[in-house]
Amino acid sequence: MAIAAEKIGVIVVDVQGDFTTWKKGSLAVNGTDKAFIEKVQKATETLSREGYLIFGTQDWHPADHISFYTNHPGKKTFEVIKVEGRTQVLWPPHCVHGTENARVLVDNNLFMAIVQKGRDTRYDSYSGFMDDGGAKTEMDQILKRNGIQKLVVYGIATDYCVKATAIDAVDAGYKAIVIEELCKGVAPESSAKAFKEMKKKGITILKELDLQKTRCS
Ligand code: VGL
Ligand code: ZN
Repeated sequence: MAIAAEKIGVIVVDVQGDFTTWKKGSLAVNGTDKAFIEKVQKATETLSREGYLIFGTQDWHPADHISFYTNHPGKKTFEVIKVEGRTQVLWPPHCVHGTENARVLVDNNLFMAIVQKGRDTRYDSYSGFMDDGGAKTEMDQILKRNGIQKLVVYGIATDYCVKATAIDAVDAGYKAIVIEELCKGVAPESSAKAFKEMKKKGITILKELDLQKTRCS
């Protein structure tokens, strides 16, 4: 009798216009040109064709969201403040729900589900699993419903939402693999640090998408 293969899912993190140079996003991350997004699209199609279930996250903020510097008079973009003891980076307004650049750029038909995050004005949410206030998204429930045990994670940004999502995946009991060439980070130093942190957490980092290694890691 054949041993049932481990069920593998994919989480495509925040591949949205506002994070890309391609769409002249408000929080455009270096290297997110049209060619990069097309590479992410192709890889996601390949994984889908191979039978992996594709999930996504979508940053989806109200206009008065706590993470926007514009909602903190006198503060500048990328300033770091303390909110009720939590560290909050102040970002340019981005991914405001229902705006063109909040859309997911990877073909939406490939996804089993796209989980929105950061909907609560009061809390930021880098992780696709829960926000800074500890409120869970539907992600874990949806993955469990689909019998997923292992996750391939990639997208934007390496040092924020990819890192937080991959680490929370491990904390929720999933195995995780991050594909380096399908990720782009806000800054080189914090991205290098993010890969180190993820490795330390037991996450497998693959330079590029390799179906053989993805199956066996
Ligand atoms: C992200 C900053 C603010 C991300 C989201 O997707 O990494 N970064 N909101
Ligand atoms: Zn955000």
